[in-house]
Amino acid sequence: MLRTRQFCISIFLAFLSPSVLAIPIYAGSGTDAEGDVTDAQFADPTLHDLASVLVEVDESTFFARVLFHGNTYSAQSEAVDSKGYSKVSIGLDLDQDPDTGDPGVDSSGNNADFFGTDILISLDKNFPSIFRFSDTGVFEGRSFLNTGGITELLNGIEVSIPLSLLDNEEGQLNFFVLAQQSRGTSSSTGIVDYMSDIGVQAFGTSRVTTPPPSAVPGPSAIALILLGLPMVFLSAWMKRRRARRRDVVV
Ligand SMILES: [Ca+2]
Ligand SMILES: [Ca+2]
Repeated sequence: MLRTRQFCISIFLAFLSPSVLAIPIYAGSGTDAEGDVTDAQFADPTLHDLASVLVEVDESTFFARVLFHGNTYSAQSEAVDSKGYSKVSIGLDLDQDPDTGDPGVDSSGNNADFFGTDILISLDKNFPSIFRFSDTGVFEGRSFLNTGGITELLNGIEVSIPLSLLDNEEGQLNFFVLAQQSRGTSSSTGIVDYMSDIGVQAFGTSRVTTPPPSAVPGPSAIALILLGLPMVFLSAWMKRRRARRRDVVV
């Protein structure tokens, strides 16, 4: 009878576990207007005009692609240091809670009503980095990114980061993008374009996949579960009954 009970339990768990262990996959995107580069602060006003962002998260990797309007992306790989190049920063609100992390999307606290920056990804060829902030907004440290995960495009830049560097985030998060002009050293101009704009709700990811077919119990699996449950309870009851009988005999 014990073997029967173990068999019933194993069948029950076999059909139940896939729905618990299904792999979540998230994605989100956003766009930004053309010709809205502002407050250039010595940057070239004809450059660094953000156009769109795509974020995707699978079971192991965070991916982002940031594109610029027209020919306004100044490639890092081709830049003359004295001229500088487009510097991209991606802020993540991992818990989608504006009350945790560094308030807002910049040092002025813009969009603090919508956004609390938990992680800031800085894509700068000299020092690609991840900056971390505590729940109370305290700067917690900086880790450098492997440049092998960064790819420059004709009109933008892509980055892939292991989730282990993003606190193993499961993928449901909010995000924003900033553009600056690097001065070719460790410094850069002020922010020249925001995506989303100041005063506009941040972009967010949502789940884009459904659990794999095996994760959804079909009619036969449901029948087995319905059959297995009573058998589990029946075998347990019979075991207790036999034990009571042995106690009486002793
Ligand atoms: Ca723009
Ligand atoms: Ca937050």
